[in-house]
Amino acid sequence: MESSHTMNQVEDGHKLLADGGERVEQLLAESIDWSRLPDHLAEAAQYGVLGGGKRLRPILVLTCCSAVSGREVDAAAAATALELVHCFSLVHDDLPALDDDELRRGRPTLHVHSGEPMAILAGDLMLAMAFGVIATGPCPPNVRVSLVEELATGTSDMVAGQVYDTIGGLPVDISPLDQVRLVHRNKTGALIRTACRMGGLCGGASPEAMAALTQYGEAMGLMFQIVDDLLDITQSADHVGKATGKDAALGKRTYPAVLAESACQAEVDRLRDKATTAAKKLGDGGYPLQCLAEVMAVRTR
Ligand code: GRG
Repeated sequence: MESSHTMNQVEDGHKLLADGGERVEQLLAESIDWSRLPDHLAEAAQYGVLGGGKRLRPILVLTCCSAVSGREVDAAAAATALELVHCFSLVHDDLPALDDDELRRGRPTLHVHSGEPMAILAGDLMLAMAFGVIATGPCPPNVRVSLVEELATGTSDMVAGQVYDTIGGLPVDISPLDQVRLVHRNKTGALIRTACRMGGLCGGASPEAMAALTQYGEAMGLMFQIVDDLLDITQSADHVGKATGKDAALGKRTYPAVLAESACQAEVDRLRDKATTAAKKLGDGGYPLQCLAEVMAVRTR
């Protein structure tokens, strides 16, 4: 049974997600210059970026910045950029050439809405805009360079993970479980780790704090994808707002494909504890990060 302490953290985590989600929605709508784009491109890009999603990654950027006593205003551009990259990855991931999905965030995917050529190009645009947003953001030039480097690394690692997941090329001399870990650490974990490190950079984190944020981001990233794997086999598409039950049908490398469900859950618990231990190293400022780890461990969508 969950302790009341943990239940409070889950409740506080839900509130952080709700408030942070609204804030991020506002940032995405107001801080991106959509006006320079042709109308149909702006419409497609806004469809792919606005109006949906948990906004976990930008919330992590903002929360990690404040965990090291930074100001939200210094992390806003980095949070926007990170979500733009995430949205680009979802749009391209859904394309017929990759996952071929028709439902995302509870509505038709962008290629269903705007056609495949526009979805490809709108995704490309989001990626380019992300780096533009950082370049023109409020951080000092040296921090902006570090943010660009961090985001480029996270994005390249994510693409490598997607290649492992869809095309193959995984090392054959490691166990099936280590193969799954390698896919997940890259495909999903890299951008979540990057979110935490970008928040730390914006907030001027000390090397010790940056190490704690990195440990937190790595544990959260892997945990997030294991929970996602479990939701794929336990939840309906209506509930999660995207296709479910496809992983097993496609023979994908997932946690439930190599471990019993109870062992997957034990791994989620272990990673949540690891994230919590890392967040505690940040003192009181790490409390919101503990709450986010608790809520992400028990999410159902
Ligand atoms: C084509 C150059 C090129 C790159 C594309 C497609 C791709 C690279 C990477 C895909 C990465 C990917 C989609 C990983 C899955 C991660 C995942 C579980 C996404 C869903 O995240 P949520 O649940 O989504 O946070 P919301 O909708 O809440 O934002």
